[in-house]
Amino acid sequence: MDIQVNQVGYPSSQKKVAIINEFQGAFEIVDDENGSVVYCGETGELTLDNASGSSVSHADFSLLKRPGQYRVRANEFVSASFLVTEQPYDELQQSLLKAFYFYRCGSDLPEKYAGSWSHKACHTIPAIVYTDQNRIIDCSGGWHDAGDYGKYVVPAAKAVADLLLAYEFYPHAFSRALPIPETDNCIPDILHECRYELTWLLKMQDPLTGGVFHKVTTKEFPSLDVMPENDLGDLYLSPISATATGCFVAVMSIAARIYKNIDKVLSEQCLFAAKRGWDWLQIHKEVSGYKNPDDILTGEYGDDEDQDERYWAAAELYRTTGHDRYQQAFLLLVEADFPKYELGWANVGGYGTIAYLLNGEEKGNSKVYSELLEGLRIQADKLVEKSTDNGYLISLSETEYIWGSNMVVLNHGMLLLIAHFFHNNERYAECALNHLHYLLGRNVLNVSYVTGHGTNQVLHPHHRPSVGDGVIEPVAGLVLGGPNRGLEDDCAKTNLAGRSPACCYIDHVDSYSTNEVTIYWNSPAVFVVSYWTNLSYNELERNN
Ligand code: G3I
Ligand code: 9MR
Ligand code: ZN
Repeated sequence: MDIQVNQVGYPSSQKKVAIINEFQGAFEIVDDENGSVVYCGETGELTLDNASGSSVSHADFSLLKRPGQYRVRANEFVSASFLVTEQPYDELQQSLLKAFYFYRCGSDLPEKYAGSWSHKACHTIPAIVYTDQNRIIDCSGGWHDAGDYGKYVVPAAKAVADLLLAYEFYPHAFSRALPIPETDNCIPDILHECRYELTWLLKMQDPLTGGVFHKVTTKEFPSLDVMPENDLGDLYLSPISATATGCFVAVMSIAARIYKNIDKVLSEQCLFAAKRGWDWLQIHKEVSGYKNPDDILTGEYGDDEDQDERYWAAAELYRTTGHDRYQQAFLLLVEADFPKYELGWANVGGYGTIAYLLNGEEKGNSKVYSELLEGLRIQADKLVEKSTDNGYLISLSETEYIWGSNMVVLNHGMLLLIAHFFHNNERYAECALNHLHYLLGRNVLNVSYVTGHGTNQVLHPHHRPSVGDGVIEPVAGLVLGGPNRGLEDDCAKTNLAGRSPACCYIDHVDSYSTNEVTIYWNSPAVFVVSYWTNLSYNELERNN
């Protein structure tokens, strides 16, 4: 038996459920400060949760609204301690966003902002163009991708898009200073942080052709304890790809719009770059998917389907410029057969759909607009239905416990919140919150998958700076990949064979296929959490 809760906490006004394995019966909520029992209840019935192979019951204590620090107790077992308060996620949200600062490449991270995780500037040498090794290009800056030090355009675009969408949807969630070196209490830090990445992304566009290099990395991954400033191998710009160019065009179009009144020069640069990238895509209609050259062994981010990236690019360019030629391109691509509601790094169709919907019905084709809007509702309903049938109240099928399954969890949360925005259905928001509860400890392993947050938090992420810096605590605010039934590294193979999908996770530095961190697993977490830090404003805005 075990009792699982969101180890960070529950918003007072929302539904509150703890999950108990192999037990059904009476439970109580105990005040953690004085030991008094503040609530008594009965769990629901035991049901089998397929993904974990465990029978679970739900202990609902939604009626407990008084702020405090509590635990759930049943049958002499107690849960981790958690907070009930109006805004339990303020600190978490700041920390999830601050994580991007810790991912920065190319500048010192001084103690003033990085504390004990400070280190010197890294990867400042120019990169060699792989296909023409006499050319070198400055590609410094930006964020490292993950536990490694590569910088890859495709996942970078997802990360920036999530953050800029979070800012568009929940601006009030970003009023506090993080702080970072650029903090000026005028422009929100999230825009400063994204500008750091955008400035690097602009350097990834080939000045000769307008196509975008897929990535900039060393030839091989350095060993696990190498600090970024000591990773001194030559840097290579891998060949241009259509997927990188498509994502680049999309994210540059978003930036052109968002920075218009904030940084006019950047905004214009982004729009120019986006249009050039689009022209490259028009000349290169048939392009094979990106493959690593034989001697480049870093992450591939391969993806043979580039129509979804083109769809996203067309939608964003149309939203930003209003030029009908982009809409015409979008309307052709919408007919193609790729998923329209996915927010992954490979399947980006969801971003294109959201952009077209956010642009408004009056500026769109009314048939396509209403089909996409209805499709979003159907998708959200499916996620709610799956979550209702799931022991842990999340929408993952057993087959979705893949590398980076926590991204799937968070992307679903994000899609639900966006569906809530368009369809005003509280069940969507409630369901999204259940996905956050899973991430923060209400899962069969009773673990919080965000470093630095939760009683039973992960301590050994596959993250080179956290391994190499000699500091005991890993860098805080990082979202882990989570359970991966594919057992795609030796550590997972040795330790996790035979386990159920939701249990295929190990908090070990060597398990990169379950315990790595990435910018694009953090970014949907920022989006989802920001809804709740913006909560009182969301209600205000809806009522107005
Ligand atoms: O999509 C299929 C699914 O259809 C299938 O049923 C399932 C069965 O295993 O697999 C799914 O594919 C997985 C795919 O991720 C899904 O996105 C692959 O097995 C899995 O190998 C693949 O993993 C990717 C991994 O790189 C290896 O290529 C991760 O998504 C991706 O996040 C990860 O990215 C790495 C970078 O290369 C380097 N930097 C670190 C980063 C994170 O680990
Ligand atoms: O550290 C690398 C991690 O960032 C990648 O996601 C992963 C898969 O590409 O590879 C890791 O590097 C490992 C390499 O693939 C095999 N040798 C051990 C490396 C970890 O130290
Ligand atoms: Zn670096």
